[in-house]
Amino acid sequence: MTMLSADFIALEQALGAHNYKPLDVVLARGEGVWVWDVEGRRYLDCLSAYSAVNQGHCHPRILAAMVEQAKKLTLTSRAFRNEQLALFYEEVATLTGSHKVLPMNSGAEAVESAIKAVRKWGYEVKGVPEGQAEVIVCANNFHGRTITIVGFSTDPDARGGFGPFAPGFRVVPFGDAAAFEAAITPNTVGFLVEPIQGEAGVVIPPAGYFKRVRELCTTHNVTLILDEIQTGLGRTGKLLAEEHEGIEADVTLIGKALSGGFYPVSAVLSNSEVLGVLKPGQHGSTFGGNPLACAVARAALKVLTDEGMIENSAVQGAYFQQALAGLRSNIMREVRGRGLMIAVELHPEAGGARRYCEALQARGVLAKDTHGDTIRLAPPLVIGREEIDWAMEQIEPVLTGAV
Ligand code: IF1
Repeated sequence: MTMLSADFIALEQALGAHNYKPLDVVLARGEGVWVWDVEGRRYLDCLSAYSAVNQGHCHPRILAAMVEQAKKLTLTSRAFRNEQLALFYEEVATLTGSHKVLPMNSGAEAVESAIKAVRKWGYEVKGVPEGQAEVIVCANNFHGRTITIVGFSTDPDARGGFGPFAPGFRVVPFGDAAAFEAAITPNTVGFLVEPIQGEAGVVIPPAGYFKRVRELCTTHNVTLILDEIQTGLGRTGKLLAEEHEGIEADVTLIGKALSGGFYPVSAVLSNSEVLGVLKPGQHGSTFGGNPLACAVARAALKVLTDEGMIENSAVQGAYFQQALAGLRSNIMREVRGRGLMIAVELHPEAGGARRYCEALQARGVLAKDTHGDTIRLAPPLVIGREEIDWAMEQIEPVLTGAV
């Protein structure tokens, strides 16, 4: 008996925790920028699994690398070495200009690992009194869903009901260098921040903000930790979003597209001074740095760079943003973004972005609303001009009220 979307949805509703309210589309296949539902309807994916599928769905070269490695060796634990890890280290360090790499699995694990490392660095290198380390974060941040991380979230939905939380975090407004400076104390060991706040609705910092933050971190010996898990790996038209700001982080977090959507792979990128504080037995993970993850990540990075996806993100992102900004719409408040990390903010009177995402779904475009009034548009970085033109033919009537 062939199951239809409605059957899958009923089963999900009956048995699954309801921690998401997904669009009622049941996807069965993906290729490049396109996905198909169980009834065979085609959609343009404008979310890319929150930028984890930058390379496009089921990229054949990443698939081939995964199949080849999966036939040989998938997991050894780090009790033993494996032939893929050293090559992963070399390729990711060379590509990003990093000197030390800590491989993890989910983005939140990379964030947690970075917090542990900079706290320990604070005690052993900076000389902060034991147990007094402070990390500064920004309001409206999104860094993952663990208890530590939601403990410094300012989103009631993300943190409500999950206390008590870990101490040692201070919250400052994003984009305000003076507020950041005022929050620094002799016990501050790190500043954890997204170069562009994704979940907050693609919030781009004021010009010069990160230059000033970089100066302050250097002056006060505070590690600048840039969470590039969503902004990194080509999403904003550069390999790392920090390049738009002309700065370099002390610690860089990557994940999501590090595997092209095939496998959870994340990493903390830094140097010996920070990551050198982690001695044998002091940190780890069953799957961190496993040969299958490393083989997939190596292929994902290779196709990202040698298939011109980063440049394409810059070119097509500018084109997409220009087309959106050219729409004559009385419900659109602002179009903003960098590269293919784009948001369309609607006026509150429009009644919320969800209904427009549902209207887009009916026209074959899958997009996600965030924080009520904003539609996020983040297609895979392999998108072409003609596919953007097709998307605009669906988006225009929905956003100009001509539906
Ligand atoms: C969900 C949001 C995006 C991230 C940044 C760390 C992580 C994420 C900048 C943690 C993950 C995901 C989580 C996913 C939806 C999505 C998301 F809406 F939740 F906020 F992208 F904006 N840093 N973001 O964006 O990485 O542990 O998930 O691998 O929780 O619903 P993870």
